[in-house]
Amino acid sequence: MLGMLGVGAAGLAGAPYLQSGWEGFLSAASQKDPTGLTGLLPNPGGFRYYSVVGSVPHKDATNYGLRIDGLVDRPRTYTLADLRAMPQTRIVRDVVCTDGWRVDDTPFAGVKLSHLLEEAGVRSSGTALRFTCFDGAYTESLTLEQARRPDVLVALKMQDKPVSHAHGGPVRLYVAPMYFYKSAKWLSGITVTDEVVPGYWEERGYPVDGWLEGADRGNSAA
Ligand SMILES: Nc1nc2c(c(=O)[nH]1)N[C@H]1C(S)=C(S)[C@@H](COP(=O)(O)O)O[C@H]1N2
Ligand SMILES: [Mo]
Repeated sequence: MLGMLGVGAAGLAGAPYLQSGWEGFLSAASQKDPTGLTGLLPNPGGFRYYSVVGSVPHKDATNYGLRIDGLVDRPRTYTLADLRAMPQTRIVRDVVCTDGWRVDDTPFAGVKLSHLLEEAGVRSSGTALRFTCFDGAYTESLTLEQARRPDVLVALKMQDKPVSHAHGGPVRLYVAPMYFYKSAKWLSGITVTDEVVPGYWEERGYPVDGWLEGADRGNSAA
């Protein structure tokens, strides 16, 4: 049953709800499981796998690169080995998707995005970040202030294992205080920009600021 509810495009059925506000979107989204089964499971417990494209190239230590550029003094491309050699931070929070599922106490680990930004030397004209992915389609955004929080990671591990291909490996973004759509999978580029450029789902109706509510947001002192 879990398999039926899991892998595949099922979770993508239906575009976000441009006509309604965020709350309307949330309630509509939580009702869009056509099987009706997720609500019956005592602990749906698992992740659903999302991709806005049908197939994504596999990348590993031999061919992965993370490019940081835009309004920075020192643009650079990091290999997987480069990222693994940097100080790693582990965070355990609840993952929450706008579709109404959540996975409690999920560890992520990787390099603080703030650390990469320091290395790059963000210019004073930079105010936001644009994230791109090697699926060739998905994009995301954060303001510089959001990106500098200590609970925002360029994640190499999820559930204490290397991030799998299905979950956006070898490297995905992890934005702990926000809905999981902000955590771009298959991360390949970070560009410092002078304004927020709305991401893939944000162009289709999601809020640009994906803050979680209350305790789920945690505090910035991760
Ligand atoms: N590249 C890419 N990143 C993405 C998505 C996507 O479709 N493509 N979906 C987002 C959404 S809506 C969610 S809920 C999570 C799902 O992550 P998972 O597939 O590891 O469960 O990834 C986010 N990041
Ligand atoms: Mo999501």
